[in-house]
Amino acid sequence: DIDLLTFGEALVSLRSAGPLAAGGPLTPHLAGAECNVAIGVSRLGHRAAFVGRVSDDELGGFLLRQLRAECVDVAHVTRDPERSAGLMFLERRTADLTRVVYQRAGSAGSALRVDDLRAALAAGTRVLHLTGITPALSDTVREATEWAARTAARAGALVCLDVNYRAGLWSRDAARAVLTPLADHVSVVVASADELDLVGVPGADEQTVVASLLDRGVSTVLVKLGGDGARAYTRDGCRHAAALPVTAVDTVGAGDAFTAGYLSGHLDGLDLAGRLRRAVTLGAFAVAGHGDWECLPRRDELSLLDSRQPG
Ligand code: KDG
Repeated sequence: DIDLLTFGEALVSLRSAGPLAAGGPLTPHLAGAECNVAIGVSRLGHRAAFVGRVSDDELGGFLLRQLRAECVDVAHVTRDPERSAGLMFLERRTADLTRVVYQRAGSAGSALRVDDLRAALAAGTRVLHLTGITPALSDTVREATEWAARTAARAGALVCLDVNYRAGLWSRDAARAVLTPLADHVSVVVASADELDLVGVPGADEQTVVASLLDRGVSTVLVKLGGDGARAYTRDGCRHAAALPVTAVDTVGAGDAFTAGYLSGHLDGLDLAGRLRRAVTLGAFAVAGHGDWECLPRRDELSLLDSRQPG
């Protein structure tokens, strides 16, 4: 029995400590927003599963090994003998600025289709997590995303969409045209403030987008504010949670950690304040250490930041 099912593209991220153009060593890491969320939830003791297509070579083997090592169920991952692994090069340009170069067009992950998801969805899940990255990858993945959201919602799962806009993959208009209708099958929308109008009308302000999402059946809208914490909107109103004060060294993956924390709180039956506290706690762990997911806490480590009162 799976608590959280997520699907999308697992990437090989090659990290460099300085500018890529200057050369130097690259270190391979597993990346991908959906994998980050699966790992965050799994580390807290929930049963998380990832579905996707990975290349049938050493790099695909690397990705699966990393996920298995984090106790993420990969039983329904398809190995694709014809396509290669999606790559992401991540350079640290300054102490607090990283830049990303993708080589993922035509990758194994971008060939995901409805049939690859059927068995995992049929097995059932309490939560289906999806991101706005996945439907940007290809027509077949977009169809698979729409099908999965619809199917899981009908089966009674909590469906969570994290907008995660990636300008390198599609335009804001293209994203809005896909993500706005997708929200009809979603219970929880997660977005940063500048992503909100991708699930609404172009240029619409926060209150307008939130009101229309709540009208359309979304139960919770979470607006991520980085170092300023987050706002959560429900039909009962708006609640703000401050971020925990930590020294930020790497913000990549912080949004995924936030979402993982929120969904873990949901799986534990916490109230909204408790879910938000779990979300900002995981966000704080993510920014306080290097790597997308490496520094996320196990359950017995959650209390390490308890003495940090929200700033
Ligand atoms: O979310 C943090 C990174 O892992 C993520 O951005 C990589 O999935 C990724 C993407 O497509 O950009």
